[in-house]
Amino acid sequence: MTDHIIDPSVVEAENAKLSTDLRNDYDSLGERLDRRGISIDAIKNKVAAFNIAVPSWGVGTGGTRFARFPGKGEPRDIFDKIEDCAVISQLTQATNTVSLHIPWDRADPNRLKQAASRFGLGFDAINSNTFADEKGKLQSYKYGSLSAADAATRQQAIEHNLECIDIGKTIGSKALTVWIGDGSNFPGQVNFARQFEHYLDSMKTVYSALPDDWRIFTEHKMYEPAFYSTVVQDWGTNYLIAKELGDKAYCLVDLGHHAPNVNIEMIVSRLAQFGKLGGFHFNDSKYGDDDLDAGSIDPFRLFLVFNELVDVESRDADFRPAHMLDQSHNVTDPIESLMLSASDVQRSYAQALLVNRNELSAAQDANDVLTAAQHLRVAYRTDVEPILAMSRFEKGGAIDLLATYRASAYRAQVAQIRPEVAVGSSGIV
Ligand code: LRH
Ligand code: MN
Ligand code: MN
Repeated sequence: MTDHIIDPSVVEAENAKLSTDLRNDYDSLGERLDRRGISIDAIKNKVAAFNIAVPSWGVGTGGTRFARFPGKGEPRDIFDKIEDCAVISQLTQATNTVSLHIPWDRADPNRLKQAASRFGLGFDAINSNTFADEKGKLQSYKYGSLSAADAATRQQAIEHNLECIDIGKTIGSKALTVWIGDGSNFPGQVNFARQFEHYLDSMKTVYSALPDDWRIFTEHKMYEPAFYSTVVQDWGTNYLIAKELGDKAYCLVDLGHHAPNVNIEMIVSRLAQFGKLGGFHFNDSKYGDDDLDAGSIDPFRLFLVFNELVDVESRDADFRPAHMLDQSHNVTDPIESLMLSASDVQRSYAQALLVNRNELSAAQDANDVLTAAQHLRVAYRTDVEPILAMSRFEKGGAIDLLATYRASAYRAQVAQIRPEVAVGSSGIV
């Protein structure tokens, strides 16, 4: 039996206000899709099977480099975070996994597993952290971690990743995500080739400890915290890493880790075409690694990413990239942001499923540019909300995510037992 944090009667009462309208909206959209030769139920079933992992660090109030304003009822530890993730999962019915970050979430792995399974949650990729120093560790990562010039520092970073694999084995993760902040701040500070060689050597040791059924994801990021050069700075370097390491190594694409206007959907296509697309950190951005809510700035781009994913999926039934959110929330309730983001990612998936791939291909082959572009526009402009809402409703989730969450008064309730955490205690970059 799965425990529910939000009283199911609250969800039922909220849904009761909306279910007749939802049925009408769903049927009417179904009719219109029928005319396009699309079965709405088939789309809904795919949407219902879609899952996206919630990052444990996302349910806390992040803050910026300048300040952190604590929110009421913030999680005190990873066990509170798991409860917040359970709320998101219960209402969205789309996020039944959590992605942990070590050492932020360090706790007895058996307890972690128990805490999550109580709510029917599992664990997605586990994230290592060698971009910040950990209390009690001898070496500092000030000048790098897996790629550091100092061998003892590299060794400590390797051991941290091995520990993450061990924790992951107990809690049921099947992948390790490695993002490093290594790079340089001044021309001449490092030798690019030697630094990358160190990184590859370290990663080969980590790779050799991966269980057979695990994957390792490496995450590229153009800059920050290193501002002149970054070791894993783009998808090209990321691809080289995945190739060097072997079959269990894949690239992870965090949408915020590219220069503005970069054609991310094309990067997605390239990596998928050559079998090295492992997964995503979804978020949105206007300028850099802003970690804004997925779909909040450029929903069309999110759709175009899913257009590529569905294209691959339609040819390769085994294609299963990991979907994770990676956001930081400064001015919103993180639970609300994460619920809406999960639903926006799902929305892009549903819209991409509406693209008539055969007709699109035919238009492309005939160089009928506008017909091809129109296929994407028509799919993107379709309001698929009734599909998402019906999928949630049928699975016991909330038709209206925000209204139901607010009606539950969850935040006010936990605020009574979770004191406000002092400023500056965020573990978020
Ligand atoms: C780095 C990053 C990476 C980290 C997370 C906290 O910017 O995207 O995924 O693990 O943020
Ligand atoms: Mn990320
Ligand atoms: Mn990031």
